[in-house]
Amino acid sequence: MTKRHLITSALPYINGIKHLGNLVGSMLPADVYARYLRQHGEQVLYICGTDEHGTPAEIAAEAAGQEVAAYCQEMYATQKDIYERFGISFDYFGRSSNPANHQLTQALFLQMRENGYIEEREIEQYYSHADQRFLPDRYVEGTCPTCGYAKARGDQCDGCGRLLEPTDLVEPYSALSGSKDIELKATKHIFLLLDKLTPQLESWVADRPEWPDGVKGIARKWLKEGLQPRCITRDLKWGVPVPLEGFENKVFYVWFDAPNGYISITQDWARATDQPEAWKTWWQDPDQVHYVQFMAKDNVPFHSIFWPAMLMATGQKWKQVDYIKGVNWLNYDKGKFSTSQKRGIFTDTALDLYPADYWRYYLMANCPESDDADFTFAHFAAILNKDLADILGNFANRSFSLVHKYFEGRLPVALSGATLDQDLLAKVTAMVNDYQKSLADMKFRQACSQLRALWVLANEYITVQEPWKAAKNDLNQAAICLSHCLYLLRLFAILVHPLMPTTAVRILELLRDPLAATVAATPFAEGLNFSAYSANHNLGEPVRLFEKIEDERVTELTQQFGGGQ
Ligand code: B3M
Ligand code: ZN
Repeated sequence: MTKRHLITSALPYINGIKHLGNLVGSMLPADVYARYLRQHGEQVLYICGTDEHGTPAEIAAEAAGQEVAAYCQEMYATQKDIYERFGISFDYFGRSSNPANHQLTQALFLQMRENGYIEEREIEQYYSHADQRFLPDRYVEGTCPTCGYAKARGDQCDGCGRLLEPTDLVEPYSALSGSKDIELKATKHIFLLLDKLTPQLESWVADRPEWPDGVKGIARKWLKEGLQPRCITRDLKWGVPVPLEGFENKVFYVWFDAPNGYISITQDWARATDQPEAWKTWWQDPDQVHYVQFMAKDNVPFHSIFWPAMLMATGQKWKQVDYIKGVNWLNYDKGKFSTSQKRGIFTDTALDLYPADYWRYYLMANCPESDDADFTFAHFAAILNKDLADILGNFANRSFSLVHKYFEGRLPVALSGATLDQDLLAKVTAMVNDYQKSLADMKFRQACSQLRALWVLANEYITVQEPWKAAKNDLNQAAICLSHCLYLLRLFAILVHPLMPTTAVRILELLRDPLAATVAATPFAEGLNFSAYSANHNLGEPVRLFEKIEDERVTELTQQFGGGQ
């Protein structure tokens, strides 16, 4: 029996609309994989949601002049809508701030405490007299001791990327008020004793040789450097309260509650779909589920070490991740995408510019899987113009136009026996199998290039057969060729569904194929059925599937979005 597939993508922070770099690193590849599996009849649950706690949420709400709760509510709706328009097929898109996550996080914490993995410790932390509060790491700013960047944060320097402690900063000040009147004072915090879990984690990671090298490397590096007890509380109001006396002004650290969101959002999904116990079959039945997580590489330590450690510390039998698909950075014109500097393309703007499928295809064809990738509008235009407009679009257009010109817009001839081109079908079948294998292995770049190779093959086929010439002296030969072309288009529609769900439906509608309604559940093998249509099957009018992007437009967009610097 095949297992059930649990899929999660890193929960996007609530602190603003995400850019394309976020999408390509988590939700989009997860969606392609989920769609691929569902098409093949696998049982899939794809869970995601917004990550709503921590200082980033407080800072963003403050900047927007809103209460944190109201800000999160609004930004949740905004993000959810954008992902829907991108065609991301979550089974449920929830929120880490929901009551279920508060309850679960507190319950897990108490279990870890029972089992001896939690310790209260007194530490020195900056207290701001002007703000009358302790300052969490991010609320302390100062000069970076390494690179001299003047606005380094207490957790990390944006100048050189180094991870920092607030006490590393030179001339520290409160980021809240700007006040320099801050001093180190003793305060009580809670620590998760990660070090005690080291042997367990080491053998757990060693048991997962199939993880991608990059991911294994990150996990092993963390282990090699030695796990330290980690502080899991922060001086904030917004977050999951600590269920212990003496911690009324503190909440759990955002990374302590966010991953639990995968489980609690599944609980919300179960309630919303009227099967309140159903979440357990995904999270408490480890052997029956295959669990894959998608994320950008900076999130890997938390998913390969920190969260597994938390779940181990509970002593309960939670489903742990089987495979982590870590994705590298997508850069914008040789620099970083940056939310604060408004550099790059944001997901809402992207959809105003071009249909979701253009982005989906481009991003997956250039998915930064083994290395970082660089986005420029020139590259975007080059890929779309070539792959989608000149190759796939052109093939569709040629085929439809010729069928209308010579065969009144009907399937020219039903293929069977001697008329079916066995060579072509054998070649195509082998290529479809390779493509399918790449998707199953989550090698998205490779999958896209295999798909493109199929479109190229189809163009070559029609070029060599020259049905426009044949139509003048051997109508039957033209009929056979063009019927093959229509079936190739039908195949392509089914194959592109995981990458370009809207395009899949559009092609099937042009073909007047009833699969338009069910392509999301149609396995690739059905596309290899070259006898699906009855004789005289009627087709729609030819249309252009994709619009080209002209050079002038590329220049305009590059200027408008601050690239080329
Ligand atoms: N929100 C970081 C990010 O969006 C973080 C992921 C949480 S996954 C539990 O990159
Ligand atoms: Zn620095």
